[in-house]
Amino acid sequence: SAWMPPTEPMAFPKGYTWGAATSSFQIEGALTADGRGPSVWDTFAALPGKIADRSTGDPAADQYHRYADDVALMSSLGLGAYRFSISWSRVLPTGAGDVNQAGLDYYRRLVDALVGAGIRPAITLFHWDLPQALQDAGGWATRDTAARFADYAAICFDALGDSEADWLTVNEPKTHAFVGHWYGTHAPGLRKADAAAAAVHHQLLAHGLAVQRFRDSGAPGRIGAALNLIPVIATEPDYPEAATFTDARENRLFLDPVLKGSYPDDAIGDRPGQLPADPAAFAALQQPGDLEVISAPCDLLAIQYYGVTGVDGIGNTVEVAPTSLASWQQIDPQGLYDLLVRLKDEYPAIPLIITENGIPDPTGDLTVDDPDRIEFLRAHLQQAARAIGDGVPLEGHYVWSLLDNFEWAEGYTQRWGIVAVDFETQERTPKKSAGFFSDVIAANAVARD
Ligand code: GBH
Repeated sequence: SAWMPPTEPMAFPKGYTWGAATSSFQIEGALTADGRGPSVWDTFAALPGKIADRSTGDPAADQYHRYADDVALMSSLGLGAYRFSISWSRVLPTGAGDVNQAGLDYYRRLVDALVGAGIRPAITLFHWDLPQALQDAGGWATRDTAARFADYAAICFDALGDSEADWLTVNEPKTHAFVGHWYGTHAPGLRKADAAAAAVHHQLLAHGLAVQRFRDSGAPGRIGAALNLIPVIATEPDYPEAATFTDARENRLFLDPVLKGSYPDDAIGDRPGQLPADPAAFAALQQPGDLEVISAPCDLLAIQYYGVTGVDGIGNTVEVAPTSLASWQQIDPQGLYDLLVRLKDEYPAIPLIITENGIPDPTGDLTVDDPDRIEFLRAHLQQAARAIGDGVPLEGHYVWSLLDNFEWAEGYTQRWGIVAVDFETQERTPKKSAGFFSDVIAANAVARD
């Protein structure tokens, strides 16, 4: 039976981090400004039939030109933290070689504005917008990309690492590997499970190498990976294997190497629910010492939580919870509690933060009246507070997203912001959920209703 929130407001620990998240390609626009090079998403969005409304990342929410106003908006909402990502191809237009100082300077201005406003930066180094030149050289299917990432990360730590920040190495390596390299509906649009498996290993290697470079840099602050995790519910309890394999593929394939230094042996293969790549080829990618690198001690684990999935006896997805305009999303606040407790129980003690959590508005129309999002956030915050009460070391919660933005293959047809963006005028208007979130922040507590 469903857990019921207490009648009294549920308080969060002192110093709890309250934030909102975005990513570079989804909000910046200005795709050719100041020497930025193209990324795989520039290329992919230009192909016919890939983006629902035939849109591109230009101008998106134009944050490249409007960051100062956006920081003021964050202040007015009371946000304590802002998670954004760096566009690798602004800093290194071809992914390697000479630094494009004008591109790097943009992030310096943004960090300075945030720090000046008392807002802690949470900086993602890779949120899927790989420089196109690196894709042309083989992308994440090749090992060299991990080394290029480490060099890029070190440049960012040197240039921007002087103030306290949280650094996220790779955003949802699973989504980039699977949706980009196996399903082919995200950039770079490949449809090869073996490429997806290689992209898993090389992104995780990139994560570990970046953690090492972060320690070498002596930068203050913390570092970790941002993993999207999803409770898998077996809908045919007599035939649970497919759900177990799906859990391996969706969750343990990423958690185990980062936190335990080993890959699970049941995530890849030709059984229902597995990533259908060649296990021997995957093993052959791994060089001695790789798993030590990948499991380099982190300061935090960043979790992105959108809901659960049901899996039947032969590996089909089953709807077990209400969906949203995003048909893949099955909303289950209690699943967040279950996930947090599982992480506490099954993985070594590591501080946790939720770096994404949200829903799209029910239609793609511009609106500021978003009761569904308020109920979604309220219910998830209650489950987070409940988990903290049960000993989970959860330290913060970021809403996805600060702004309506370019929702990848869905273009501008899904609005995920707590702040509405009119894409004609770029006018920002906080939705009612922004007011709700502000009130939670001010109280450092979530009420029952
Ligand atoms: C996050 O991913 C992203 O980090 C963020 O950029 C994005 O805007 C936000 O969520 C909202 O989508 O190919 O149909 O099987 C969320 C997790 C995991 C959702 C992969 C889509 C694949 C859907 N994503 N999933 S499908």
